[in-house]
Amino acid sequence: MTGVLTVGESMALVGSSRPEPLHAGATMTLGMGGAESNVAIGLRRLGTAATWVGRLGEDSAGDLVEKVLRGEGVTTRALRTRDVPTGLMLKEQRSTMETRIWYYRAGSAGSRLRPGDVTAQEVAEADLVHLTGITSALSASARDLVLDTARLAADAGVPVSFDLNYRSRLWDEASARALYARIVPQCAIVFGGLEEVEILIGPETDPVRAGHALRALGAGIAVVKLGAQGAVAVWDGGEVRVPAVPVQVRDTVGAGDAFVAGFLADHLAGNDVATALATAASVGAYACTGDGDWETLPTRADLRRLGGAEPVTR
Ligand code: KDG
Repeated sequence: MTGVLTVGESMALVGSSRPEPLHAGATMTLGMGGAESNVAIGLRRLGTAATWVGRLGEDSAGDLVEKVLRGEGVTTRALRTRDVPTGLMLKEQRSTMETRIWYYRAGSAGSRLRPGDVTAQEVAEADLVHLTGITSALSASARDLVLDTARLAADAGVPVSFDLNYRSRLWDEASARALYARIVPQCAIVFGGLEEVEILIGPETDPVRAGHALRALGAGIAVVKLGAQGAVAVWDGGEVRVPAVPVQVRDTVGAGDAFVAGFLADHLAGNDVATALATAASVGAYACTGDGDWETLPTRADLRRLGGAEPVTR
């Protein structure tokens, strides 16, 4: 078995190196990011095998994405696509209080993802398939790939996890709701923030009730991410809530992907839901302590430092 298989768009990421609006001529640094590949890197750092499939342009940004993923030990199948560029994301740290994300990904190589890009064999060999609402929002063909991959997983008896990951700059709530309604009943695990879950179930202020509502729609384990308020999981055997792990926050972008990686790593290791949720909260918190969407993802050894160990190692 090959661990977690995921598919999605990873982009070049141009991010502020310090809090300053772009119009003031901010100094930027180049990296890469993408929700699904962030999860794959997170899994690898925690010791779980992960495969990422995606489309990249035949350009230097594509080389960057592929090199980072391979360097992190992610099994990478990048379909290099002629005549369309790798997507780009600008991450503007406008001030210490506000970050704005700008996408330049319409018509990108990632948006050309389509059924057939993930094979029945690689799905059947996986322990779990991880999909997200972001890939579904890129284009009709990418959405069809998500649905097709979930169907291949069902045919092969491979569990699917799905992160709702709503991105208002990519699609509207009605389109997201239609997709969520199709995919959630097929999922062993569904992740979402409370506001994302509300897109599907309607207004709900109680995360435990929201989790039960996702289960009523067919999700196996429903995990509701609550940011600084922790997280809730609801499953066949019960419900559990964990608080957030207090850390000094530098950058919250990517924390949700880190959380998912933590949960999936523990779940696939055979740990119970409560343990997996606590690990998820720790991994998500750790990822907030440095800049970048995936750079600060922890190893198991890093996680032990969250307990308050001496901060300087000599
Ligand atoms: O979750 C972090 C992601 O948002 C980021 O890495 C890029 O995939 C991305 C997106 O669409 O926002």
